[in-house]
Amino acid sequence: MARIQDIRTTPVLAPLARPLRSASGFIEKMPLVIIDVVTDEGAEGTAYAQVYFPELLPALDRTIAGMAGMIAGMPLVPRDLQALLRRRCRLFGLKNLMGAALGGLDLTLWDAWARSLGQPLAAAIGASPRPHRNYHSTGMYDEHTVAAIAAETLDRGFAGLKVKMGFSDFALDLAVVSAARRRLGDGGALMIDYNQSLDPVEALRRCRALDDEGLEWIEEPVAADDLEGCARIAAAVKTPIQIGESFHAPQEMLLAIREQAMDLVMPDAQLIHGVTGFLEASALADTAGIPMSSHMFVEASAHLPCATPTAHWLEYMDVAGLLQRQTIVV
Ligand code: SMN
Ligand code: MG
Repeated sequence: MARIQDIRTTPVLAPLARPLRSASGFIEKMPLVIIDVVTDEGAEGTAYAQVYFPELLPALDRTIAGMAGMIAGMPLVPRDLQALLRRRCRLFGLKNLMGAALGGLDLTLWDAWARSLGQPLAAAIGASPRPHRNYHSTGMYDEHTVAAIAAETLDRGFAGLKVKMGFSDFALDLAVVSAARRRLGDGGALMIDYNQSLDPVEALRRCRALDDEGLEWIEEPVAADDLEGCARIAAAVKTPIQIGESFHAPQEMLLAIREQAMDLVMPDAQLIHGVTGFLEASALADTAGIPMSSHMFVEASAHLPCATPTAHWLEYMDVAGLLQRQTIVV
């Protein structure tokens, strides 16, 4: 059995095709920690972890490096390594940076595992690689920019478009939805994402006002930990309510299911604790009969829905695509 020989971390600020604005602010470049693992038999794996704030990139990098030290020299068995790290870190918890570190490491270990088998990740987890309906995920822009992005979305063959919302003036939200819908026509689904920006009263008001727009879903209308508030909105409107990117571990998804907080789920491959956590979340969604989509991490998320019985949409937001690993020619 191959053993982990080295795990290297490289913090980077990944260029984006356009600055990503959400109700919480702008992300000019995406702070990522590239994680590379090498085994004593030469197997290699690469993935990344992300944090939205460049100021916290050094902390994420050091957290991953520290956690990597806990599994140095261990056999490359991703499920065993996840179990070890969950036990080892229980005292401190596995949320936020700790959860991102665990998720990023798990994604990297499964990548090395699949490569050591000479298989795509989907096959290495026992599923059959197949295409998935995907949507173009973008940010919070004015109606003219969104109309242009909608045209680009159709030109690039996406089946849907997600735009971020949460302007202080709701009329601007409505203008963006109308502009996107006009440009998409019947050519694509339209999702909107409030990124937890509304208080429960305003969220209910806006979701009711948007309820006849034929939206595929309304995402994170209220704070991610306000499950009760989200459940009230989901019960009050016919438009599906979507949450999940902020689940820190499968256990939080189970709590949300019990609270009937949402109609749809979309766990984040990192914060749900990597491939291992995503497969646990897939089982929860299947048991609860909830359609499950991905959140970012397009590289792994292109494979994981193959093992998700209730697979719904694949989010396409390629934050690492403009990174170039130049081989230095000497
Ligand atoms: C999102 C938030 C922050 C950065 C990128 C994307 C968003 C999503 O919540 O669902 O894509
Ligand atoms: Mg979102």
